[in-house]
This record gives sequence, C-alpha cells and structure tokens, in this order.
Amino acid sequence: MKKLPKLPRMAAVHDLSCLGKCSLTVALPIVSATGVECCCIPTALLSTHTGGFTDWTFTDLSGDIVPIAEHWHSLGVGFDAIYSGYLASEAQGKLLERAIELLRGENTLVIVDPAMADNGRYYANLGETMTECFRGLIKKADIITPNMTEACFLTGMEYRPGVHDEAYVTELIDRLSELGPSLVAITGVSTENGRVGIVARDNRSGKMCSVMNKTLDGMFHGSGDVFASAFAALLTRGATLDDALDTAEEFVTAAIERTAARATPRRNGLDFEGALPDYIDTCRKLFE
Ligand code: PXL
Repeated sequence: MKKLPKLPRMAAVHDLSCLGKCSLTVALPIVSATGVECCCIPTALLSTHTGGFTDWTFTDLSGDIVPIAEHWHSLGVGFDAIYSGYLASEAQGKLLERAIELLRGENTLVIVDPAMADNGRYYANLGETMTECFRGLIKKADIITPNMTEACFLTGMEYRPGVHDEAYVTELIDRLSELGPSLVAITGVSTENGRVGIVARDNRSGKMCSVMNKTLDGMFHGSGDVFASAFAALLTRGATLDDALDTAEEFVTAAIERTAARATPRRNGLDFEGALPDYIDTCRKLFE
C-alpha cells in the first residue's frame, strides 16, 4: 500500500445520550466517516436526550473532563481540532476551557457548537446562565455553529421564527463575531418562505456563503448535531468553507428526508445512517 498522510485527530467533547441520536452518538460515526479520528470526552451519561423524553437517567461526568485532557496532554498526542457541543451545566464550560488550554496546539481548530436552545427556548434544565457560559467559551473558539435561537440569546437580539431578512442575519453574524470567532455559521436561517438553511461568514476574508433547502414541516431533533459534526470534521480535514457547507448541508438534508420518509418519531433523532455512503463518496472525491 502506498504511504498515507497523517490521520487528522479531533477531540469531541459532548454528552453521551444513549438513545435519541445526538451529541456523541452522532459525532463519533460522522467524524469517523469523514476520515478524522474521533477521541471522545463524554461529559455526562443520559439514557436519552432531554428533548421530547421524560424521566431520563443522568450521570454527571464533569469530574473526568480535565483528567482525560491531562492524560492526553501527558502522552504528547496532538489534536487538529477540538469540537464541543451541549454542556450539562455552566461549570462544565469552565472545565472545557481548561481542557482546550491543555489540548490546543498552534494549528488546532476549536469548534464550539453552543447547543443550549432551539425554537426560542432553552433545552430542559438549562437557563440564561448557559448563555454567559458559552459567551466565555466562544472567546476561545475559531468556529461557532449556533442555531437562530442560540445566536439571538448570545447576542441579546430578538428571536424571530419567521423569514429572516439580510440585515437581521448580518447583524447577528456581526455581533457573534465580536465575541471572537473567525468563522460563524448560523443554522436554521430562513431567507424566504419555505426555505431554510445555513449562512456562514469567514471573518478573515469577509467571505459570506449560504446554502438553502426546501423546509420539511416541524423540527427534526438532532439535525444541528448532525450538521455541526460533518461541518467540523470536513473543516478539520481541510475542506474549503464552500465545500464544507455544501457537503454538510447535503448530508443533513438527505438524513432529514430519510427520517420523514420512514416516519421515524422526531425525538428519536435523524436517520443519518443511510445517508452515510453518499457522504463518504463525496468526502472521497473532495480529499483524494
Ligand atoms: O442535540 C442537543 C442535545 C444534546 N444533548 C442533550 C440534549 C440535547 C438537546 O435537547 O438534551 C442531552
């Protein structure tokens, strides 16, 4: 076999919700399918995620976050990316900041998905303190991927569910950029009736890109995590912003269509599995 380049390595810091396909159960397969090693730091163990279920079990793994990072640091392994999502508490934000300090090298991409809210509301058991927590964390991030609700909470701007005009979206991106990240991608943006997608801006070049698709009725749980996992992994492999955005969006749209076609209960998460072969094919073409 001919010589291969070094395998990119990512630290994925999320909870492990055992049923309902979000956070680590989504990040691990998707990051791996992108051709990036996914080293997991589980922040909590839940029987299900907290959207649409009740009576879930919850084990806090906060005490393991920094020791895992310290051990990896002592081994001298380098990380091309650190990708975080949902946090179970404000305190976990501080621990994650410490883990980032330990694991970050000169060229490490830090991707923070401030997963705390959707549809104008915080997730169960989370509140305004999470906004402050993510504002602090975002100062350490190169890339952020909030949805519309999270973007509004982080900037203090009014949440609008409906069609979003260009001035409103640009102001959201401007204000999020003031928090420090060099790349902002907002999901769940609707620039015209019946279409929804992602708008991104690279603040180093000033380049804006967007990708919109037909909306399917209602909310698909876990779609933010499926998008962010693919987007983060594609950028870690060195995809351009345009390619990462198009490929991640195409993948999440295919996964949503499969979920709708199968009438999978929305709280069970996206049926992304069947969309993986085409996604892997696209990755192969992008990176060969
Ligand atoms: O998909 C975001 C997410 C992650 N982890 C847990 C959640 C949610 C959203 O509800 O509850 C535990």
